[in-house]
Amino acid sequence: MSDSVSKQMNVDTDIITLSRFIIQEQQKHQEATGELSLLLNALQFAFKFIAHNIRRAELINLIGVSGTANSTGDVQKKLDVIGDEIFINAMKSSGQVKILVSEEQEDLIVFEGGGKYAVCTDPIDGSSNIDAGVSVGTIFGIYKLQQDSNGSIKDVLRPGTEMIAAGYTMYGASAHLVLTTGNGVDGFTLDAQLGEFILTQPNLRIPEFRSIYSMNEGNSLYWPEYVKDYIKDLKELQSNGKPYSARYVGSMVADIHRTLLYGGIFAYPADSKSKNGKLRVLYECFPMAMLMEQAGGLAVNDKGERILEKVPKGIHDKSGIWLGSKGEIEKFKSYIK
Ligand code: AHM
Ligand code: MG
Repeated sequence: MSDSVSKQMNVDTDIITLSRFIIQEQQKHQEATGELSLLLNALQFAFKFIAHNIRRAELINLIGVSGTANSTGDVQKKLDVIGDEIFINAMKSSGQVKILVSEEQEDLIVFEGGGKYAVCTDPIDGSSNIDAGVSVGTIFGIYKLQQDSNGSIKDVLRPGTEMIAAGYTMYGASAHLVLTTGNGVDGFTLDAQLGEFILTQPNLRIPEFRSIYSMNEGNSLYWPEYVKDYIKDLKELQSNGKPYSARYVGSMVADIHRTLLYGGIFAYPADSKSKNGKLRVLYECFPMAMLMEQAGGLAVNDKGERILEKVPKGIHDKSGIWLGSKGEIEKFKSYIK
């Protein structure tokens, strides 16, 4: 199609797919072996496959509710189990992954054969929201095995600063993949008919300020005093003559996606008694923190320490976390005693 015809028909004939993006990124690094590209390709297949199952599940559930189907007594496999299986199979068959940590698996998985990478994932985060059709997502972080390692827990019990890539795919009206390989953040949207992720948000940057906070305020009873003080102040009139707005989906991927695009602050503090947060360090806090920093934002724990510098002691460790716009995190930090 000549240029003018494609313009007249409003068809972009030169779109950047994720596969093309991955090859272009690889070509920028002469020393690249192509192994990370193969891993990213296996990941994008897992995301497409999970997206497909989530779309189907919604329909199956709806038909089930109407009473016209699903009456055979067959128990549908829960979507988090399906997501986990899809993810494990995709990583195993890629030949690039040695270690896999999944929220759904108590122990880490060590694959036979080669593979230079360790992948940490929550295959379907926010799954309690699925039946209501609310967005859920897959979160992932990638480490390269340490030098001379044959693959062990030590390859993942490392600071988040050593991750080489991280991201999430949010499954909603369509699937959105947000990815960093340590060189900024790029957003892709799945064209389900084409079966390709298309680069739709190159070089995403989070706004420096935005008067939006995103927390489960139902937990405020358990918050330390300085957190209560901070939130109380957000509800006062600000310099723009309005208090902050509250936005909370209850799916980390959806709340982080909005925070990345619009700015603001997302937090899940640890409760003051147990000192335990809810969100997991390796496959929830670290990947989201890397994305935030790469987009120009910040990510800290309840003490205001840079979360990516923390070293988890166990693969399912939890932490309190605050992430979002640089100016909003700085403001929160000024309340820490
Ligand atoms: P999950 O991994 O069991 O799905 O839990 C993580 C989810 C996050 O997506 C979300 O930010 C948080 O739990 C919501 O928790 P709460 O319902 O306590 O507000
Ligand atoms: Mg989770």
